[in-house]
Amino acid sequence: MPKPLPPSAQRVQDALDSAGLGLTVRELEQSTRTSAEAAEAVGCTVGQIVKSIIFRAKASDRVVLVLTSGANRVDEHKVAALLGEGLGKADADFVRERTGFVIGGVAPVGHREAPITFIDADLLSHDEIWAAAGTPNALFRLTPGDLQMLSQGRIADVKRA
Ligand code: 5CA
Repeated sequence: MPKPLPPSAQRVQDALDSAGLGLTVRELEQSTRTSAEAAEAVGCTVGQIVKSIIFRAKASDRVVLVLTSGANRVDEHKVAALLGEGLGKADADFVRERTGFVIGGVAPVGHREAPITFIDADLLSHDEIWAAAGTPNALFRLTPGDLQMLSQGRIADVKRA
């Protein structure tokens, strides 16, 4: 019998199962808290790691999720312009309370509430990518097409030049 997943990773697996794409959460022995650690753990490039970065829409208090390549930094001004609203800081408490995930384990799916989601166009250049799966040592492999389907995100240029 495989070991049961922690609840937040199981929530991600349940969301993946509902989507019916045949994707599987993998819990690893080592930390996958950062993009570099995640890439090292699964043997891919940092650019193939999907970072799930949370912001708070200032006026509406909505949760904004930016799915960006591990090789990039998010340009908050570009995201704010796409959103048509200023962005506030999402601290660790905001992330945990609104997404149900701790920083370092925020997944693209299985959130407590549906966030407004943007996808870094650079992620589409890879055949295979890896995203966090609810804990700082759980990941799952997917395609950029899967990411679009799962997150319903808008593809955009969101990276810092
Ligand atoms: N598991 C890895 C690879 S998928 C991971 O989750 N990486 S990540 O980049 O998506 O998550 C870490 C991100 O959390 C950092 O890039 C940073 O934007 C954010 N973060 C780190 N510390 C804080 C903090 N104190 N408050 C708000 N956000 C933070």
